[in-house]
Amino acid sequence: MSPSHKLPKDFIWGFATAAFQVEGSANVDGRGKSIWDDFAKLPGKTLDGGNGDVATDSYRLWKEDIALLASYGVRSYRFSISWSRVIPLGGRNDPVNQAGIDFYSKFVDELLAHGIQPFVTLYHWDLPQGLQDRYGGWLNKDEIVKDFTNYAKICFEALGDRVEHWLTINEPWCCAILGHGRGVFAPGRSSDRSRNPEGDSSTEPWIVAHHIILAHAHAVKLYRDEYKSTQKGQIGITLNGDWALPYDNTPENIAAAQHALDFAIGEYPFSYADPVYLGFYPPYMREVLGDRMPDFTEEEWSVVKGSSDFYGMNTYTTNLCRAGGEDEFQGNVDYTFTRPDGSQLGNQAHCAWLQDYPDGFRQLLNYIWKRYKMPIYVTENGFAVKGENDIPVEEAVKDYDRIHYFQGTTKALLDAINVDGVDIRSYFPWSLLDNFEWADGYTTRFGITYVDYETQKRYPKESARFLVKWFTEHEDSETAARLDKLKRKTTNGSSSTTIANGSVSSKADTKLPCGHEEGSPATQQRWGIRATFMKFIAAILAFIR
Ligand code: PNW
Repeated sequence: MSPSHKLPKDFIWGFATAAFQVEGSANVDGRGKSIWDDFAKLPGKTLDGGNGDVATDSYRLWKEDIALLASYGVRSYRFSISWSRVIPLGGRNDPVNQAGIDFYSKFVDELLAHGIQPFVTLYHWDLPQGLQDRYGGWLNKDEIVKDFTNYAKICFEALGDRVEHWLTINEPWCCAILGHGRGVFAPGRSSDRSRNPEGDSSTEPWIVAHHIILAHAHAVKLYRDEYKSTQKGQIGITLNGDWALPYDNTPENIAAAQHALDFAIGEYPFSYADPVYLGFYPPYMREVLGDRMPDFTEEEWSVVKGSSDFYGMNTYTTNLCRAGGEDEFQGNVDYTFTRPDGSQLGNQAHCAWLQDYPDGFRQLLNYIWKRYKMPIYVTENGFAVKGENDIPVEEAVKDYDRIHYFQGTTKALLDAINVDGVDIRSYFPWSLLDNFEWADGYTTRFGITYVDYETQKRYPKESARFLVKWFTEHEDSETAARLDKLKRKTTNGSSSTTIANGSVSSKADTKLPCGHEEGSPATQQRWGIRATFMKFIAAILAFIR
């Protein structure tokens, strides 16, 4: 393989999870409640009534999970810290739970012992319930900014000597819009009284978004002022945003696609990336929101502008955009996956909002690079196979639609780097494990490893084998040699761990199904046909039953 078809030097790859989605052990070792604990248990909040009490039991099975990561041969693991494990009530004057700190500390040590770099998210939506009850959580600027910064400080102190990559906050859009606008995520606030007892969808999402940016910025300032010179890490925020294509060539739909992009990432109706990287809220946003639009003081702007060392990117799909619609949260743009000729943009995932369209990923990488000129860390990207929860594990592990998705995105990644010249430094497929998928409960599976929730056994899916092989083959050889040496030094060469259930044995075992060669269009087509054939058989079986 020619060097130009390789990943850049020091490229980081691994898999991602978040504390509330995998840990379980909700009442163990002094953990306090998060806003998702009780919310998930309210009737109708999750599709299957599932909650986070057990999840994938990863708080107990942490060593097995790290052994699984090691068996895959990843270079890094993106996980999040549960704030309420570290400070059960959350606040700066509340007691710190040493057991929580010890857990994450030994977790980081174990990762490093396997040559796996920790990539740590401080906040992945699990606000301590204590802070929601005490002062309304993200709605209270002065309190939340101080409490988040204090929590961040405790984490830097405890783990910063070993953590080189920090993410402050995951996808503020979801906290603001889904938590305080639509009310479908915790804390479940909106103007819709049939859904939520409290909230104001016309103001709270913008206030929450604003406070999240400020809290993030203060945590970064603290890191830069007090820790960066000795700990030498990178720190930034990670934002979700999907590529937007015009539905057709009409000027209004071309404009709609730009509005949709701006809405999620850059400008209207609110923005995370523009203030953080460029230092302003776009005037159009003020125009639309009028006196609902919050603003920063001069002093706050000086903390917010430039408050990220990189662009953290979570992205999953592409939307076809049509002007119209009354959904302010969507920039008054209608989304569809159906083209004017009736065809679909790509394969449909289990969740309605996701189809497979890799070219959109490449376009988005280019767009972000040109607009913000920051190195990009892709911190999430993935696919939930339709109906995967309804089939037995032996079939579920043959996740050809997910492989198709990752064949597309890995090629797009490589082209964006080597053909387009985009500075991309990491790629983390979501997720290491099937897990608690928020309002979807356990019905939607994003894992590259299947989890049997009854037995908690893990079964690598074919997509895991595909990804491991792809990254192993595309890693720059100097980087690979350096990292392999690190692994040997720390684990005496025993990185190929046998997983408890015996279903994975070693990296050498990650063979692809016979006849598979990644990359060629013919192969991609073959896998597409195979997936269609499997679906056809499944439909016949369902019909007979
Ligand atoms: C992200 N949408 O959430 C989160 O960071 C993960 O915790 C989650 O499991 C993953 O993506 C898969 O959903 C999203 O509606 C939730 O567009 C919803 C959306 C996007 C991302």
